[in-house]
Amino acid sequence: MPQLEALIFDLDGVITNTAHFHFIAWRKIANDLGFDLSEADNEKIKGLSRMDSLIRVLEIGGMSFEEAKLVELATAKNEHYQTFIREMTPEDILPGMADFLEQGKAAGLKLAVGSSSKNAPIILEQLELDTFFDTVVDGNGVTHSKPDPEVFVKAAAQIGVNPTAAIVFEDAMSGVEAAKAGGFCCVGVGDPAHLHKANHVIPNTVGLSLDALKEQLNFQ
Ligand code: B16
Ligand code: MG
Repeated sequence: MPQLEALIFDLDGVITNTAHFHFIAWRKIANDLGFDLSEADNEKIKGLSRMDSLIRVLEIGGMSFEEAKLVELATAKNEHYQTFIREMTPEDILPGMADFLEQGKAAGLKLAVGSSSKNAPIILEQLELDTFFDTVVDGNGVTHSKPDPEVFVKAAAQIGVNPTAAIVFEDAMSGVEAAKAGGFCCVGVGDPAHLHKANHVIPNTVGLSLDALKEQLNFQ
């Protein structure tokens, strides 16, 4: 049985529900261009980088634009999205997550964030978690975004832990694929229909127990 040494958390949709703000902001871009986005469409773009998300959104609307217009649309989406995240407080940490983070810390585990978001530093500051983690790797520090494993591999390297000794928590299909491609054990947070590639899926973060998870996933 391997020894558990680290927990690596996706940010949007796992520590806090910014996933919903992303959806509202992308939907506004789509609506302004004359089409709509459904929750099902949103599942396919969750976890992707800003530009990869925009390209998927435009595909849904059957549209494509040149680079300058893409940058303009991505900037407009981000400005709208930032109006929501600037209002966030520690109350926006998902239920059960603050307690679970403390369980991890009390057990002496390394704790890291692996997020595609370039807004991760602002969000962590709003949640008053900016100094909590041993390392944060976000969209500002990677070349390849999820489903590429780079973000998680880099986080594990920065805390000096082998992927086989860590659990990654993810709410997005692309993020589960990234974790698995990096050789991590992955807990999906959300609907098993989207997250079936994870080692284990939990519906939400309520009542998360480190001891129960270790037993479920065969960690010491
Ligand atoms: P930004 P995560 C991801 O964060 C979101 O899930 C994804 O929907 C978003 O497009 C991406 O960050 C980029 O975000 O526009 O803020 O750079 O889930 O990997 O923490
Ligand atoms: Mg996420």
